[in-house]
Amino acid sequence: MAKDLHQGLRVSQEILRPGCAEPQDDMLAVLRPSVLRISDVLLRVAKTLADGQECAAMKFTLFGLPKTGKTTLFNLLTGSQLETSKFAATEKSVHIGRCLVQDPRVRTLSEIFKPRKTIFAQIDYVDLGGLAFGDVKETELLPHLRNSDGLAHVVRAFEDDEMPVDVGLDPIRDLRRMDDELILADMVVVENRLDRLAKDLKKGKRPELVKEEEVVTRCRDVLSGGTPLRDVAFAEEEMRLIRGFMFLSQKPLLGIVNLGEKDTSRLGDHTGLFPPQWKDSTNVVICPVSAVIEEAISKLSEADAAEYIAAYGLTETALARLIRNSYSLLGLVSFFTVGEDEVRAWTVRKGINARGAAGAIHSDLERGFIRAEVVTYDDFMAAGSLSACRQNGTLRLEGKDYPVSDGEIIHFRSGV
Ligand SMILES: Nc1nc2c(ncn2[C@@H]2O[C@H](COP(=O)(O)OP(=O)(O)OP(=O)(O)O)[C@@H](O)[C@H]2O)c(=O)[nH]1
Ligand SMILES: [Mg+2]
Repeated sequence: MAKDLHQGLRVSQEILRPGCAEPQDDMLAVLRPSVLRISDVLLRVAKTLADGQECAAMKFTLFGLPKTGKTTLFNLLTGSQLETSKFAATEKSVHIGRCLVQDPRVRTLSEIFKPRKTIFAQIDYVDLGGLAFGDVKETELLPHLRNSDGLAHVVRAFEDDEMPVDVGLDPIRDLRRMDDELILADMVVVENRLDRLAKDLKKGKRPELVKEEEVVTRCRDVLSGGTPLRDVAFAEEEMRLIRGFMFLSQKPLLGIVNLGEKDTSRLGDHTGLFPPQWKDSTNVVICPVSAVIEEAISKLSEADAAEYIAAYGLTETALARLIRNSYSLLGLVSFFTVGEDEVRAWTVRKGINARGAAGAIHSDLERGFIRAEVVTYDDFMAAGSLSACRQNGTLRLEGKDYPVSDGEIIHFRSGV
């Protein structure tokens, strides 16, 4: 137990390191459930403290009912080769893997600069064993859901006679029901916290606790009306008070609908797969895929794959779209640095200023920030070279408050 606890503390120390708001590897997976609960509390504290910092790789967790194709997709996303099976799993597995965001712009820049190294942005995906309805609020996998930046709910829409579904295939029903599960799990947290706050407030009305009670009560009212917290706009001050709870229903949600091979006409159009209740939600994206078709595409040459997806009227694979959606749902954008040594995509939060973006590369660059030389990817491609951009005025000098946009090529000038 002491050894496990030590590991739990190590995980928390890891996230407290500057520049990293998540554990770097699968340390969580090696902890026992009892220690995970302790770590969960530590992680909450760490998350709150780490607020505002950029992190190395964001994490999306694939979860859902058993046998929906989670591990099949995980393998494709992360290049893993885990076993998939039609038989019920006996234990609740957890796998963590890294996915390179194969941004075509990075490839093109790499072809132009021919650098020694090309580095793509990354997202981590976690694959959880199947959960039944009713399980979410008490599963031992809960910490993995909570510690995730975004959730990817995989629902089954493919027929398979060897894996019959008693209640019939209905992706919209499943998306909604699992959302209710997330709401229920958050309700448990909120009720517990309100009980605790009531006791503490009896001892003294500390202003911080009074404010917390207000916002947590608001959360309870929203949740008890069946609305996920992702649909609520919280003020920054309120977010500071509740961020540490890592509410499941507040996380961006990717609804991955795993279609049957005969149903691929729906690959390019998700309208018929969108639960009507979610129409006003900005933090949800429905992503139709067919895991078996993606598996087939992954074995083709690039040219054959392009022909194959064009036959479905698409311009990119469903997998590429899924990764792109994960990235944008997390509110992330990429800027690029280019040169003979390295072409690299850097991940930052949308809206970050130039000085903060410099900090994503190195804290020295942030401290000594003088100016950023910025050109958009499209302007660079139109001009053909950085010197041409300098001449035609598309390469601009920007100050520390300049808001960085997706796809900008930036060179930072620093005095340190
Ligand atoms: N026909 C068809 N079969 C699929 C598809 N996706 C997955 N499968 C099959 O469904 C079975 C289960 O797939 P997994 O990827 O192991 O499913 P899972 O959701 O990880 O299962 P658990 O982890 O046990 O919950 C495997 O036999 C897959 O080959 C699909 O798109 N179409
Ligand atoms: Mg699995």
